[in-house]
Amino acid sequence: MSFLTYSMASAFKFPFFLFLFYQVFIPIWASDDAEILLSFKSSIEDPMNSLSTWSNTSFTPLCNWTGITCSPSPSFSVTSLNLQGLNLSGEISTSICELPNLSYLNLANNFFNQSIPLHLSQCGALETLNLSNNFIWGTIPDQISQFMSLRVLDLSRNRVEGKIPYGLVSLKGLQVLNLGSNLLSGIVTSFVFGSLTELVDLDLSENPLLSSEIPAEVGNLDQLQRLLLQSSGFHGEIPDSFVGLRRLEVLDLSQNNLTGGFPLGLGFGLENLISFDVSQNKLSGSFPSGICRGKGLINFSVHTNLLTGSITDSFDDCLNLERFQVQNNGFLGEFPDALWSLPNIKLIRAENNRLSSEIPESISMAAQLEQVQIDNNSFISKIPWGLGRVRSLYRFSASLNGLYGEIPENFCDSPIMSIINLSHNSLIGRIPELTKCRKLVSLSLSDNSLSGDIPTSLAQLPVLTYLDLSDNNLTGSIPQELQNLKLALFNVSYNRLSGRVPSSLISGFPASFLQGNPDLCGPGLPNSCLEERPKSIGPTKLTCVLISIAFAAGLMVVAAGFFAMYRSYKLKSHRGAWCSVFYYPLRVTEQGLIMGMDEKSAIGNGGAFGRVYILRLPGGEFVAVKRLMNFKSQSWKALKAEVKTLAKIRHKNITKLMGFCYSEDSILLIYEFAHRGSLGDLICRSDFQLEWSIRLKIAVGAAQGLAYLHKEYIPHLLHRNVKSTNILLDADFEPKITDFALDRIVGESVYVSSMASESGSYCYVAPEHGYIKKATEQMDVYSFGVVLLELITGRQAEQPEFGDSIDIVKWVRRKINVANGAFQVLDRRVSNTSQHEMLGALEVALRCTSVMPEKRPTMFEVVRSLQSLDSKARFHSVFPASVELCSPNEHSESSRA
Ligand SMILES: *[C@@H]1O[C@H](CO)[C@@H](O)[C@H](O)[C@H]1NC(C)=O
Ligand SMILES: *[C@@H]1O[C@H](CO)[C@@H](O)[C@H](O)[C@H]1NC(C)=O
Ligand SMILES: *[C@@H]1O[C@H](CO)[C@@H](O)[C@H](O)[C@H]1NC(C)=O
Ligand SMILES: *[C@@H]1O[C@H](CO)[C@@H](O)[C@H](O)[C@H]1NC(C)=O
Ligand SMILES: *[C@@H]1O[C@H](CO)[C@@H](O)[C@H](O)[C@H]1NC(C)=O
Ligand SMILES: *[C@@H]1O[C@H](CO)[C@@H](O)[C@H](O)[C@H]1NC(C)=O
Ligand SMILES: *[C@@H]1O[C@H](CO)[C@@H](O)[C@H](O)[C@H]1NC(C)=O
Ligand SMILES: *[C@@H]1O[C@H](CO)[C@@H](O)[C@H](O)[C@H]1NC(C)=O
Ligand SMILES: CC(=O)N[C@H]1CO[C@H](CO)[C@@H](O)[C@@H]1O
Repeated sequence: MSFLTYSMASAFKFPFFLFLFYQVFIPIWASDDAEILLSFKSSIEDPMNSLSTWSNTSFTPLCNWTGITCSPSPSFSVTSLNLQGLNLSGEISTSICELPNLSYLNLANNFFNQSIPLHLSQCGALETLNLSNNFIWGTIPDQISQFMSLRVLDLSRNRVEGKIPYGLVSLKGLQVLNLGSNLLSGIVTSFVFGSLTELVDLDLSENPLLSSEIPAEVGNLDQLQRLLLQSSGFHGEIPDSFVGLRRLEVLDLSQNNLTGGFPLGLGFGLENLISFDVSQNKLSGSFPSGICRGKGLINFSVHTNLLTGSITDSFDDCLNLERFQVQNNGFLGEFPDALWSLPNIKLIRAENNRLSSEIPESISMAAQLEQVQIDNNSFISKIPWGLGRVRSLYRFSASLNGLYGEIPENFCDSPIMSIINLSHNSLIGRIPELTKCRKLVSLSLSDNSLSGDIPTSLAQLPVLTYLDLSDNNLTGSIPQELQNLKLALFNVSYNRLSGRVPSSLISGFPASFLQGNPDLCGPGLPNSCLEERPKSIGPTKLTCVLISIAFAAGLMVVAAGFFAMYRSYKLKSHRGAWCSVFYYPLRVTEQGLIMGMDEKSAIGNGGAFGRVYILRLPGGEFVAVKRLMNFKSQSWKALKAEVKTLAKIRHKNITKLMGFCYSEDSILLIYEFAHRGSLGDLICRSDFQLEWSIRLKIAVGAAQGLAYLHKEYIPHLLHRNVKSTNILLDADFEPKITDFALDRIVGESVYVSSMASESGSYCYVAPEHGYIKKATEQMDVYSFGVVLLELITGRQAEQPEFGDSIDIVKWVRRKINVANGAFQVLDRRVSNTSQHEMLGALEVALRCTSVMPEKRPTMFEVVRSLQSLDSKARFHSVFPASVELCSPNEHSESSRA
């Protein structure tokens, strides 16, 4: 009986305590607001359980629930609800409007699939409603006018359709209206915007079904800072009223059907304007004179190519302008002169118009200028010396104009210059020595009247990939050194070149790239060379020869040499003391290991650092032992710490380092053993025939291993020697990368010199290795891209072709430059059903091997892209992108900014 009383009492006491807790610790208001929120939550699907804190029993105070912000004490009422990007779906319930002080509701980036939730207009205090990037559908009803208190309405990136309703005029307090990327249609009536006088931000872009003139009333919105109307079927003229948009910072009217001229006055007094884009319309006529000149005056004079200048008066117009884009229209006449020397200008695009005028020397004052594209116009100008002084310039493209005179010596002095296109002009004189633009990727000077030699210094530009010198008057021979470059395009047709063509520049390129030079000779050309000198061996060829020596004769040499070494080593090792550290229980002694390391157990021909032996331990298990010379680059203690760093890595796709031994003259690294040897060994076999799914598995696994080293493991590590022979395969073809981060064991200087002496890996080395001495993640990504190309093509990274060796990156780039070329690089031994996936992987590999390091993805992005290929559906759209990537316009994005 007493027991019963006791347990009943305790059964009551506990909930009572809880009740008390709520009463005492959570203010009264909470129960109301909490109930409202829980009722809101009950109609929402929350697959990631992001709203787990939303619970009566969680003890999290309501104001700490996910996404909730409360007003400050003492009232603690909910004012803001930010639930963006939580994969929520279901129904947006009206209950939320019972929160009397809710002013901010952001449900952007979710999966809500419904019509516009008009009932939210019952939220009396609501100022911001953000539903961007959901699946909201249906029209915007006139009742939108009920959202009286709204200041910010963002319905962008949904499937809202129909007309822009009249009801909007009631939202007089609206400051931000974003209806971009929807399916709105019809005419934008003028009265809608006339009354929204508070608007700061108006975005109707990417509504291709609209078909309307731009209402002149938009020009009366004098608070407007951003006006985005691009790609929305606007036609007619740009209203003159736009002149009144004094606060405008960003104006984008591009990709419409606008006609007529440039409104007189636009561009005067727009001192806040940062970005101006009217590209891809049908605008015509000339620019008003004096645009962007403001009140200021620029005084400059040119003395013997040295600009001495001063701004005599500050100009207040266009001072903030960074981007000016008028390309693909019908503009003619003078290009606004003042634009060339604005202090903040970064991007000028005016290609495909009929603009004329000169490029002034004062361009040197545009100290932020990054990109100029004025191709296909009527610019009649010398190339100013001032251009070479702009050290931020990344692209200068002015083909199809009337540029004349000589190319100034300094025109490629910008250290980040990547793309130069001066083709189809009237330039004369010699091609200057280009030495400073170490990042130049593409140089086109075709169809001018340039004379003299092809400068040998071009071969010193490490990432030069596209070189077009066709249709000039160039003489002399083609420099042998150009073979060192990884050229994807080399066109010297129709010049007056003579002499022997370096053989690797004949194979791999269409014959048409050499034609029109009757005095060139070489195998496969109309003329074979007369005096048969002993064949000179170019550097690429030399590596090839070295490699074949290494592969063919190497084994013999090593076998002979090793025996001698082995004996002396054995003698020494009897003397030298060994220290060993095992991180796994290995039942073996140092002596046991050393005795087992003989010619029979050795595999491969040894890399840059030492040979590998496969040993069977007394317990029956196998291990791989890598023997490094002990370079004494660090103390025993430091070495122990470094090896431990590598040994602590635990990842399925990275070979385990099980222990190491150390003596006077060697370091033995003991790795786990992989049954199938390396991927490199497989690929070079003539019967190499892995199905695609296994190749993809190998690629994904190796990528995961590298991503882990780069970003997850602490300390972050670089592999520095990614190649197919360093990817080992176990019985199930699970890949394991090995030989990682050896620089930490042998020390940087020994590492660098050993790598330099190893010939076989040349084609895994990223091109920027020529100018960046420090190893980077992007270099690993490049090397991985080469491995991926090996998997896709089934070819070794470096392979003889027409008696010449060719690097796989070059080979692939050249092949895919022609129509349907991408299909030709895929390994024929793989079934056709995998073609789409292989093309997808090819696209990834091309990005990884991009000449510009900053264009390469991270290993994590690579993992994600490769994994997405696995799910058989998405990649139909991938292929066109891969073609684009490899054309000379690889870098044609409008700006890097
Ligand atoms: C959330 O959505 C993203 C994008 O669609 C998706 O990749 C992810 O798998 C989703 N997460 C969950 C748990 O549903
Ligand atoms: C609630 O949030 C406040 C402020 O961020 C924080 O100081 C407090 O520790 C949080 N309380 C709980 C229980 O999470
Ligand atoms: C919350 O709303 C109530 C009722 O509308 C109002 O009286 C109160 O002042 C508001 N509190 C805050 C902090 O805005
Ligand atoms: C939205 O819901 C409708 C009706 O349930 C459905 O047919 C449609 O596929 C859904 N849309 C999306 C993108 O989920
Ligand atoms: C709406 O939310 C999205 C996602 O966070 C954000 O990018 C966008 O700027 C927001 N819209 C407005 C008008 O603030
Ligand atoms: C421009 O108008 C023409 C017909 O007038 C139409 O075919 C074309 O799609 C329109 N272009 C854009 C970008 O709206
Ligand atoms: C040059 O621009 C004109 C329009 O001004 C265009 O019709 C023509 O196709 C362009 N030429 C090239 C080669 O792009
Ligand atoms: C090329 O040079 C020769 C000799 O100097 C000259 O006669 C010829 O006109 C030049 N051709 C061009 C296209 O400039
Ligand atoms: C730990 C880890 O990420 N392991 C990966 C190794 O690679 C295989 C593919 O071969 C993946 O399935 C594993 O997830």
